[in-house]
Amino acid sequence: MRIIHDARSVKHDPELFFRRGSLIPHPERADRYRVLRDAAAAAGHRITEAADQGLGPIRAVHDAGYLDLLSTVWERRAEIPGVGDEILTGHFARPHMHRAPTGLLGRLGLHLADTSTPIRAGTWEAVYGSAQAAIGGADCALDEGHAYALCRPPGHHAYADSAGGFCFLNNAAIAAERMVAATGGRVAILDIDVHHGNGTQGIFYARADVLTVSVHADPADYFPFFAGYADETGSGEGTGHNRNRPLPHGSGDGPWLDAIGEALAEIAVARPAALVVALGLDASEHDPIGVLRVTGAGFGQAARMIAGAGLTTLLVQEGGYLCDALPRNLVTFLGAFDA
Ligand code: SP5
Ligand code: ZN
Repeated sequence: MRIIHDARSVKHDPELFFRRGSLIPHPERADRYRVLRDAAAAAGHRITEAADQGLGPIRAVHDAGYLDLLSTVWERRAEIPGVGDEILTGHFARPHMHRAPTGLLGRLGLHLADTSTPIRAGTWEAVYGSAQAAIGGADCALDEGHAYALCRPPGHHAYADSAGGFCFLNNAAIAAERMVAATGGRVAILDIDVHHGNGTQGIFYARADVLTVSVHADPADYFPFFAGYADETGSGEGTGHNRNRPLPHGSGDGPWLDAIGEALAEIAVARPAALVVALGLDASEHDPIGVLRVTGAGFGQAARMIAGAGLTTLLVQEGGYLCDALPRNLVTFLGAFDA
């Protein structure tokens, strides 16, 4: 498997996360990139640095005002009274209250969903680099049949105009959009991160040319809470082109693999030109923030099932947090996919 990555990934490294009234260590650390890259290299996969293909493919998915804010807010931070190493707001726009203010702090609240995405000196470079890995990965998958984009920071909670859930730019959506443009056909996204891929769902919700399917822990009492239910099936032309398979917390390999099998059957019906797998590894039984109980063998089986679909496939890294099982499960997945 070819591994496409961008070394700028490490330039966003948030230390703390304000959650439920306390500051806790931020789970989405730069070391995730190093650990995943080194494990893939040690397992013999070919590692390639992504070329810089510019903002065009990112603009094809994301809102211009949002990109402008993300790319300039650090340079303009002096406009925020009392700002330190990190830019973050505690004021978030609501559906019934979303006028665009002129000040930076208010503008941030229009484009942030929660407190997990602080903006630091290197944040834009890191998320831009992570997106370049997805873009290069999409091109590589189209050329070679499959590829793995080592995207970090992750992307699937980012909407066209908002960050949230550790995500800023939706790498899987950017890759899928590029594959739609390159093939002129339909593209499917299968999201197996333990969290619902709400941003990806939102980006393609009204579209028939990108089928989005997510297998995740029930959001009734789990992030992202406000989306990811089984009755969300798309809108307008996209009706019938979104599928959610929420699983009870504590589910292990059996229900998870059954849901992936059902998702692959739905994807086969759509006969897509390409598949993007939003490859979170946080469904692992050992993940520090996961609530499913998927084993290493389960990841291997999922990879064999997905490879068995015989589609041009790009694997895009999503979540999966630091623990001994994280690199092991990546190596198991990539090895089983290639076999
Ligand atoms: C890409 C992805 O997997 N995003 C997940 C966002 C989850 N947000 C809620 C995080 C709750 C963090 N709890 C941390 C406990 C650390 N011991
Ligand atoms: Zn996740």
